[in-house]
Amino acid sequence: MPEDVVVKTTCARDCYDTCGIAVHTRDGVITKVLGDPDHPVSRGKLCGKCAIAYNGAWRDPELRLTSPLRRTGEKGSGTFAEISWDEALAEIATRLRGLIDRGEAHTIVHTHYTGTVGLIGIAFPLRLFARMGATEVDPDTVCNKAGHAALELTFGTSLTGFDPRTAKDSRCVVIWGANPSHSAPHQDKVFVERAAKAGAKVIVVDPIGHETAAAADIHLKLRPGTDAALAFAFLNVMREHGLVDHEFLDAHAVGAKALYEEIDSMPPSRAETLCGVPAEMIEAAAIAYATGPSLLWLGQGGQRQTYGGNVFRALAALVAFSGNVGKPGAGFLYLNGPGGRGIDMDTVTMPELARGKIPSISHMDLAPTLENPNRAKALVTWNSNPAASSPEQRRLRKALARDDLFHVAVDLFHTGTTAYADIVLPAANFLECNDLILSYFDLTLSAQVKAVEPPGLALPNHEIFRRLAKAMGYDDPGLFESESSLIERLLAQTSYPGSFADLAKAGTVTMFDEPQIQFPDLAFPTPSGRIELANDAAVELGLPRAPTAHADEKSARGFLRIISPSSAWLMNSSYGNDPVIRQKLGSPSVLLHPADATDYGFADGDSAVLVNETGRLDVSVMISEAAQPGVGIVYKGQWPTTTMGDANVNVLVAGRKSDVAENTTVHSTEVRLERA
Ligand SMILES: Nc1nc2c(c(=O)[nH]1)N[C@H]1C(S)=C(S)[C@@H](COP(=O)(O)OP(=O)(O)OC[C@H]3O[C@@H](n4cnc5c(=O)[nH]c(N)nc54)[C@H](O)[C@@H]3O)O[C@H]1N2
Ligand SMILES: Nc1nc2c(c(=O)[nH]1)N[C@H]1C(S)=C(S)[C@@H](COP(=O)(O)OP(=O)(O)OC[C@H]3O[C@@H](n4cnc5c(=O)[nH]c(N)nc54)[C@H](O)[C@@H]3O)O[C@H]1N2
Ligand code: SF4
Ligand SMILES: [Mo]
Repeated sequence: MPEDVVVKTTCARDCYDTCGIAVHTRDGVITKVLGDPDHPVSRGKLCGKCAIAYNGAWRDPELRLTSPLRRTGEKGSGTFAEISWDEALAEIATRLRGLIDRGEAHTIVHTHYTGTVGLIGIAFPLRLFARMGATEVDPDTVCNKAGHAALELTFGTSLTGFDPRTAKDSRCVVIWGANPSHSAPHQDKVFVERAAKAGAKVIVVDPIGHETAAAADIHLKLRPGTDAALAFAFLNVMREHGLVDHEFLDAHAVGAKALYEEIDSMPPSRAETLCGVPAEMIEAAAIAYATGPSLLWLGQGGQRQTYGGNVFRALAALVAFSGNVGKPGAGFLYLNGPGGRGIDMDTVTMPELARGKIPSISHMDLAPTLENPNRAKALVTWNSNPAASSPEQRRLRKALARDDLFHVAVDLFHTGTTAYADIVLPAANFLECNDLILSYFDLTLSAQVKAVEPPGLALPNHEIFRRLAKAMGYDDPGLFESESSLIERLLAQTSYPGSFADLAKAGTVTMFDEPQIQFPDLAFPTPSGRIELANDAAVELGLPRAPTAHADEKSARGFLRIISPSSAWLMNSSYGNDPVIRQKLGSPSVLLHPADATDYGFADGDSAVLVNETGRLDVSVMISEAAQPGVGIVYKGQWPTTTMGDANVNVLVAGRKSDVAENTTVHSTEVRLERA
C-alpha cells in the first residue's frame, strides 16, 4: 500500500483560531483533512463544522465548480452551460471595458469579503478593481466597521490588540459581545482556560446564554443594545469604590471630564432597570475588572447595533478609567491587524493603481444601488455570498434578477448568489494554492500550502484576476505579480527569518518569543498621543463629543428583538450546502425563552412566522433558556435556497445604518412573532 503524503497547512476561514491542518493525500487526491497536532491552539483538532465540510462538500467533485459557466436559463434559476476560460474572460472583458471606456467605471460594483483570508487570495484582486475604478462595497460594513471607527476615534487604531498569551498575568478576563464557544471554539478552550488556570475571573457580557457564558464566573445577561448604559454603570462603580486610576487617566487620556455627568447618572440600580442585570452583579463585575490586571475582548455583537459606535466608545472608557493597558495581563482586543507583525496590506492591494479615489458604498446600500440601473450596470461578487449574508435579502435578490445587470460570480460552489450570475467562474480553495495567513487573535504567522491541484479548470482568486487584467488589455506590471514574489516580499516585511518553504514546514510560528505588552510606552496614534475619550473628530463623524449612557428600549409586547449570531455549524453562509451539516441544522428555527413561549402560547416544534416591514421568515420554535424574554435567536448563514420560504434571517434585516461608519445594525432587528 502506498503511504499518504501529509501536507501541513492552515485553515483560511474568517475565524479567531487559524487552526493548523494536516492534509493527507494519495496519488494527488485528498484522502482526509485532519488537525495538525503541532499547532499551538488547535493541537490536532479542527472544529466540528470544518472537520465535516473539509471532508464533505469541499472534497465533493459533484458540488465544486470545475468550469467557467454561462447562464442559460432565467436569473436565479441556476441553469448554466460550461464555457472555456477564454470565452468567459473575453465576454467579461468586453462588457467591463465598454463601461470603462464610456466613463462609467463606477457603475461596476463589486462585493468581496472573507471566503478565503489568505493575504493574497483576499486582497490581490483589489488591484484590478482599483485600476478599473470600480465601486467597492465596503466589506467591513456588514461586519465590524462601527467598532473599528469608534476604537480609531479613541485609541487611534482598532488593530493593535492584546497578546492573548498575556492572560497568564491577568486577574480578570471580560468577554463582551463575543461567543467564542461558536466563533472561536479552540480559543474558548486555550485562551479562556489559560486565563482561568492563572486564577483570572471570567466575565461574559452577552444577551444570550451561550456555552462560554454558561461556563463563566459571572454572566451579565443584558438586554441587547444597552451596553453603553452598563459600561457607564461600571464607571460609576469604579468612582464609588475609589477604583479609578487617576494617575493613568491624567497622564494618558483626554476628555474624561466630559463623561462624569453621565457616569454619576448611572448607578448600578438604574442600570439594573435599563439593562435587566442585577445591580450586585454589575458591581461585582466592575470591581473585578477595575482591580485587574484585566483583559477586555471586544466581540462584534455589541457594535452591530443602532448605537454601536457609542457602545464601543463607552467600552473604550473602561480601559482608560481603570488603566487596564500597557502592562502585563492588561489590554483590550478587537482584532490584531497585520501591521503589528510588520505587514503592510497596501503591498498586496496597491491602492496606487487607482486613477482617483476608489468609490465605495456600504453593504446597507447594496440593494438600493443594485436596483438602480444608473448606479449599477455590472456586478462582480467574489469571496462573498451577499444573497445569503447581506441585509435586505428580498430586495437584494429582486435586484440581482435585473436582466440588464451584467453579473460575474466567483466561488467554489453554486450559491444563492451565483444562481443570478451571467458568468460563473470556478475558484480554487485554500487547499489548492499557496498563501500567507495572519491570525487576528494570536500574533502568529502561518503558511497556507498547496496540497493538491484544483479540480477541473478552477483557479486561485489571484490567477483569475491576473487573467482578467490581461484580457482587459491592461499592462501595469502590478496586475501580474506572481504569488511567490508577493509571498517573499510580504515575508521580508516581517521579522520571520526563514523562507516560505521553512514556514511551510513549521505551519505556524509565533512572531515574538515573549508575550507582548499592548501599547508598552502608552503612546497612542491619536492626534493628542493620548486616549481620546471626547473629541471633535467624533462630532465630525456625526457622533456626540463623548459617549453617552444610552440604552435601547425594551421591545414592546408582541415584538421580539432578533439576534442572529454565528452558528456552530456554519462559517457565515459557508457549509450551508454540506449534506451532513444541513442535516444537523434541520429546518430554520427561532430560539424562544420559556417565558415568551408560555406568554405567546408556543410549544417546542410549533411553526411560527417572524414578520416585519422588511420581510417574513417561516421558522419552527425551539424553547431555550439561552434566549431571554423579548429576545429570540436565529443563527445566521443557513442557505435561502434550501430552507422554507426561500429565505434566511437576512430577509428580516433592514439596511438601517449604525450611528457611525454606515455599519450593519443586524442585532437591532425587531419582528412580530405570529402563528404560521
Ligand atoms: N444575520 C446576520 N447576517 C450576517 C452576520 C450576522 O451576524 N447576522 N454576520 C456578517 C458577517 S460578520 C460577515 S463577515 C458576513 C460574511 O458574509 P460573506 O463574506 O458573504 O461570507 P459567506 O457567506 O461565507 O460567503 C463566502 C463565500 O466565499 C466562497 N469562498 C470560499 N473560499 C473562496 C475562495 O478561495 N475564492 C472565492 N472566490 N470564493 C471563496 C464560499 O464558498 C462562500 O460562498 O456576513 C454577515 N451577515
Ligand atoms: N462558527 C462560526 N464561527 C465564526 C463565524 C461563523 O459564522 N460561524 N463567523 C466569523 C466572523 S465573520 C466573525 S466577524 C466572527 C464574529 O465572532 P464574535 O465576535 O464572537 O461574534 P458572533 O459570533 O456574531 O457573536 C456575537 C455575540 O454578540 C452577542 N450580542 C448581540 N447583541 C448584543 C448586544 O447588544 N450586546 C452584547 N454585549 N452582545 C450582543 C450575541 O448574543 C453573540 O453571542 O466570528 C467568526 N467565526
Ligand atoms: S473555522 Fe476556525 S475553528 Fe474551524 S478549523 Fe477553521 S480555524 Fe479552526
Ligand atoms: Mo465577520
